[in-house]
Amino acid sequence: MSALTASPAWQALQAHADALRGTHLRALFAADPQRGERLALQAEGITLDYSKHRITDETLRLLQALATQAGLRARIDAMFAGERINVTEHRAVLHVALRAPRGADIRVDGVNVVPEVHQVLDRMAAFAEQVRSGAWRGHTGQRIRNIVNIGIGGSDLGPVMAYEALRHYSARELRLRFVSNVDGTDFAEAVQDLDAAETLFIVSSKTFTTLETMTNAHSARDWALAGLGGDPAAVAKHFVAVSTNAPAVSAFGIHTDNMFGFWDWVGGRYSMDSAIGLSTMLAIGPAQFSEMLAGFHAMDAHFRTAPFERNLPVLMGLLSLWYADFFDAQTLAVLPYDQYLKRFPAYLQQLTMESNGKHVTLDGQPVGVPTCPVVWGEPGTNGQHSFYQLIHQGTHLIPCDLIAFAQPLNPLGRHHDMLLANVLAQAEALAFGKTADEVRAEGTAEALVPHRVFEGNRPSSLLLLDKLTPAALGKLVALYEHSVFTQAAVWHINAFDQWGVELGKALAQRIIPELESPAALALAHDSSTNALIRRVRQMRGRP
Ligand code: G6Q
Repeated sequence: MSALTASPAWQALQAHADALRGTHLRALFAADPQRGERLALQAEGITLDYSKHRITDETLRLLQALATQAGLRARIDAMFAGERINVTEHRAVLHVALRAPRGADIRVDGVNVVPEVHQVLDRMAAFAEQVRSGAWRGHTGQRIRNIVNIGIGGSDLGPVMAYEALRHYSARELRLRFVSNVDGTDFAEAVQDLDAAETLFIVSSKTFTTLETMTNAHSARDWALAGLGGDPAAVAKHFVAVSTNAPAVSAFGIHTDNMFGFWDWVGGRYSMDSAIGLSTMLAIGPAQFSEMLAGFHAMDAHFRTAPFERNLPVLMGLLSLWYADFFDAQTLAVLPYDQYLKRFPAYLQQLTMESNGKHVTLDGQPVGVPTCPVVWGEPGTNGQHSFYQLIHQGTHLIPCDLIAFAQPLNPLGRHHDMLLANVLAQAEALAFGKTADEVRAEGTAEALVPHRVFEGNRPSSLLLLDKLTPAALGKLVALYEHSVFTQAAVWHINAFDQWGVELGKALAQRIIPELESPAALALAHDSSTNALIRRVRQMRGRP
């Protein structure tokens, strides 16, 4: 038994969960005609319907007691106070400062970081205006029509997701592309129809040492110079950098005037609203980028001040933990009913799983309970014609986050009512299902009845917003960021490091020369890895 599972709040929840496990959502709704009205929370323009969760008022009370026992309030205060809560890397965690309004005061080691944040935002805005207006010209005098962001992980997923999400608001005359994979195909396909004279590369890398990004950046420089007559001076007009590493940026040949900085207190997966969002700002313009930041900030303020029972991220975080730890749910499906949010599940995969995919506590002890569920998803209604079968009738319990917007951005006949009808219908079907008697009453042959029964009792959250705007996106992302934080506080884990990505990187560095060497080298891996290296070398015509 771990310290967490032995704690009074956990024990109380465990007993409560065991008692509630056999209760169907049908019974919970039948017992309380007001449930659907009551178990809904509205804040910052987001309505969260959490009535279709396998919970009672007592569950909520106990989950909040767990958060209190875990010291969540003090953890929140510590983050906002700039304490070094990323203990394994000895860093403050202040993505909330990235969207603090001008004039706010958020300190790291006694220094208010908000003025620096706005200084960078102002430089980004000036640059974005130049590019968007056509004042910024390429080496040959042509205006920039193509923007290619080169980055990976946190320096890619946020920018791609935000560009796709806010495409409706983007300057359509600019073409944005994103290159992340070290697979040469990614770069080759991204530039195959582009003219170097009209192309601007943003090399986005906090460290400016990441293998994939630096390899792609060098290939981009070669490609650009080849298309621009080979004059190295061309780099200045076609490359900008987003990084914390000025010396490496200069060494690459990008003038630090064309570098936009951020700070070690911004984690990669929490950086889409830092200078890493330069591509987003170029696409939607500085004013709408500010609206997005204001959305983030509104959710930050809500998270910081709302009591736990009326706190959206706290509630979402605790509900996710409820199923992961008390119902053996191993995954969480995020199902946006908005085509613009098609990359949102992929973005959340990094945000949630890189943050909370941890097995030890802040003090290095085993957590003792399952931590972050596997997050996955696709936009509705496409998923309905694919994997929803398993959610409805399979043997896994899969809580779902359904996300919908009342207003369409592209009104087209009856499309939007159909889309909304589908998301509402799915939540209803998941919760209430269809009993054998109901199936029989439809005249179904007896042999088919079990196949057509929907057990129901599948929990879901429905997040309903008015319209997908830049501010709404900021609120949604901050909502999930703080939900992750809430869960990490309860598990007492560090959501802000990612040591688990290191081992594979180090091994790859060792294998690269073993693949490339013209002569066969002695291999000292396990027999499988050795054999695979030999096979690959053979297939590539090497001894
Ligand atoms: C995110 C991680 C990771 C990081 C990438 C890119 O939280 O730290 O995904 O963003 O490895 O790193 P660079 O920005 O340093 O290239």
